[in-house]
Parts: sequence; C-alpha cells; structure tokens
Amino acid sequence: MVSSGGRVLFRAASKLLPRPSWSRGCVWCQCRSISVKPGGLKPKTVPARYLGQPSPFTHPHLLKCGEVTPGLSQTEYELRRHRLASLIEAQSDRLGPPASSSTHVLIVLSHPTRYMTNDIPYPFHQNQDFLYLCGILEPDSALVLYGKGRPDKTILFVPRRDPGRELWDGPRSGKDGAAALTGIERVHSTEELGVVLKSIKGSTLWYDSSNPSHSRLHQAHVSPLLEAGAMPRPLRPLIHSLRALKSSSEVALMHEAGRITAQAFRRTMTLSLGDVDESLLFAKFDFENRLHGANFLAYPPVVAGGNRANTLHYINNNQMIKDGEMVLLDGGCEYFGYVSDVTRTWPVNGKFSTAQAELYEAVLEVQLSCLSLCSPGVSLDHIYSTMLALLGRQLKRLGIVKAGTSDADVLKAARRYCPHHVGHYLGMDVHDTPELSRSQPLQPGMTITIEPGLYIGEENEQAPERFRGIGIRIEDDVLIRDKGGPLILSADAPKTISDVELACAQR
Ligand SMILES: [Mn+2]
Repeated sequence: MVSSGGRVLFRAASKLLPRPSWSRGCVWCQCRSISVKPGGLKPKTVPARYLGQPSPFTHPHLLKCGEVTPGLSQTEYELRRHRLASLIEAQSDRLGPPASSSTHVLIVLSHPTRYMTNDIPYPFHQNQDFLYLCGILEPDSALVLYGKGRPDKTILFVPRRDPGRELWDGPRSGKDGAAALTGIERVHSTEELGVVLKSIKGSTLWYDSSNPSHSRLHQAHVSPLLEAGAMPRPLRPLIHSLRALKSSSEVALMHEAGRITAQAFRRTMTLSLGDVDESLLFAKFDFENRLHGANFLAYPPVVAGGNRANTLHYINNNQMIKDGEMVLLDGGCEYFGYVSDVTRTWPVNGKFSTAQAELYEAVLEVQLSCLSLCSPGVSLDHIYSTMLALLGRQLKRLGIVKAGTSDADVLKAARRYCPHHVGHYLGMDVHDTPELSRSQPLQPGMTITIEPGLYIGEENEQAPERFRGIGIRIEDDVLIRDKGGPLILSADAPKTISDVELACAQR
C-alpha cells in the first residue's frame, strides 16, 4: 500500500506564493476577507503545495479563503478558543486567588495514528476536542493555550516536515502550512512541546490526564509536569459544554450530513425486491453516502434483517434477509467533522404486512410525539420518560401488554421492549459530548437524536405471535430552535408507511 490520495491535487511543488505586504489579509488569494490585526505582523508566505489536509489553495471547491476546514473560518476557530478562555477565567474567579491571578495552561493533544496491523494504518480520525479548537487534521499534534488570569495566547504544535516519512504518509503541513491554514501565529514542532511547557512558569494546569488522547505525547511531554507535582483540572467538560451549542455554520454542516444520509436511505430502499443480503444493503448505503459528498460513514452501521433487529448493536451485517422480513438500518455519515445518525426500518419486499404496519405505526406515533417535545427547557431525560409512557400505552393497545396491567408494570414492560434511551446529543461525534448530562434542559443550538423503538424477540412467548421476530426503530436528527419548533435535519428520509412503500417501489 502506498500513499497518498491528496497528491493528485498538488499544484506547483514547493514554490512560495508572495504574501501581500499591505495587511495580514488573506494568504490564499490576497482578498481582504480576513481582518488585519492592529500592530501588524511580519509578512508571511504560504506554501503553494498540498498541506497535511485540504486548504483553500488546493481545494478551492471545498474551502473559501479564510476557512480552516470546509465551512468553518479562522475567526470561528479563534472564537471557540476565546470562549474556552472565558470559561477558564470565570471558573478561576470562582475559585478565588491564587487561581484567578495564576497563569493557566491548557493542553489538548491530537490522536495518534492507529494501526490495523503491523505498519498498516487505519484511516486517521482526529480527537474532536483538539479538532474543535484548531481545525488541524494531522496526528501527533498538540494545542496549548496559556495566559495570566485568562489563557488567551495560543501555541500550536505540528509534526515537522520529514521527506522520509512524507514519502510514505503523504505531505505534512509543517509549521508554515499550519500557521497559514489556521491563522495561529505561533507554531512549533511537536517535539518542542515539553520544552515549551517547561518554560511557562507558575501555572494552573488544565488537562485530561485520566485518559490521554495520545499516550506517547502524554508520556514524553506532559508526564514530567505531573511528576513534578502539577495537579491538572479536567478540561473535557468545559470543551463539551461549548461543543454542545452549535453555531450556524456547524448547523449547516450537520444539515448537509442529514440530507446526504436521508438520500442514501431513499436510494437504499430501492433495492427492496425480496430476499437480499445485509451486506448488499450495507454496501449500497455506504456508496450512496460517499457518492453524495460524505467523507465516510460515521460509525459501523447496523443492517439487521428480521429478528436480528432485536440485537441493538448488530454490526456483522452478513446474513440473508428473507422476503417478508424487515430490515433495520441505523447509519450515518461524517461530513467535514459533523455527523448524522438516522434509523429506518422497512420491509425488504417493499410492502408492510399487517402486523409490521401495526407495530410500525405505534413506534412512529411515539416518535412524532417525542419530536414535538424537542424545545428549549425540556431535557432528553424528560423526553425519555414521556417516551416510556407513550410506548407503554401502545403496548397495551396492541395487546402485547395485557389490559388491566398496573401503570408501574406497563412502564417496566416499556423499558423491557425498548431497552435504550430516547436519544443522545449529536455533533462532531455520534454520541456527542458525553460529559453533558441528559438531565440538563435543552437549549437553542443543541442537536440531538430522537429514536424510540420496539423490539420483540422471536423467543418472546408473552407477545402475540404475529409480532415476534420484529424490531423497529425510527430515528431522526433534530436541531433545537428558539422559534419555529424543532428542525428535523434528516427529514428527507422516507418515514410514513406510504412514503416508505413509495421509495421502495422506485427503480
Ligand atoms: Mn443514535
């Protein structure tokens, strides 16, 4: 295996573009879309080559001038660091002196390259907390924010250029490339991390030491500080509280991820002609997501035929689905750092049987009710308890739970027939911002999933026979808004029985 795909987008190699001397300006095309900092900076040059990731120079079809990653500008990344600094400042005010007057140092490490076997790397996936704060998509990098009282100074660390390694792994941004791309003025090589950290004196350390995102960098550069007695405060909860609220550019990326996945569902449903291999639906779904612009699938999708839909994390996707059975497909894509997470369940012959339709309508009714609850002030936990009550009512109505069962026992049954929560936060990650409690009130700008289900195993002897071996989940991605109600980001995925049957009949 040789690398790298990025090279085809090379323009003139190792030639430096002159940078305009009149302002900080835009280093890519000399437009004035980036404001000039008073005080002026030394003129810089931007390398006219492929960096370690797409840039406005090599990928003008994806990035506008001033964007670090598609859709997200240098200013937006700067604002995120600025907000984090404000959170630290507010926290240390609460802690009082000496914390309020000490120098704060925040360290966020990238992910390392992970290996599938021997020297064969997995496709690289960045640590989202690191990516959120600087937009760098290279492994073995780090970000340090520091400052007295308020950590408003930024230092970025990236791997140094290395022709020997770049022959195998593809080009690296290097210090000049990373500076030009991110707008961060102070960029060092990663190997200097330890020395730079030692030079920042008298500090309160903010760092997630319990589960370091890069164990080698942690050992080499951060461990010495901890061994010298530094007691780090956790940083992840603060970053997650920022990540939970999406900006309009983030919402645009998530909406696109939702649209792509919805279209992929529509096209995958066209293969509903009877017997079908789960792996074929998996391949079709993957293909349609990528074809329409997704970078890759956000997680191994569940493509579960028949009774296998009752195995919540079934990802083997390697069995035959028989004519007359349904398939539950839980899948989503990643679109420039933001993901979708959608589930649809449909009959592989394109027509719902009476029992399938009865159960499907029950789940759909509950899902629609839960969606209507998605507004500011309501918590995911509250929607969850409502879901259980509504599912309980449906179970009774369908005769799965006997009439006359006590309310407490109906709720217990609902929990048994739907063993998972109603949803989770969604964003850069599928199960996004896990540091955030699901009991906290939703706010405008948050994105969540709503995914009720009913799972009736074929071995279940209490349920009516016609429902056995059916598992149904319906999941959409939702933006919480101040006005206009929730915005369903995955609304294009067929959902009503008639829409699903219509999509299945398309060729
Ligand atoms: Mn989900």
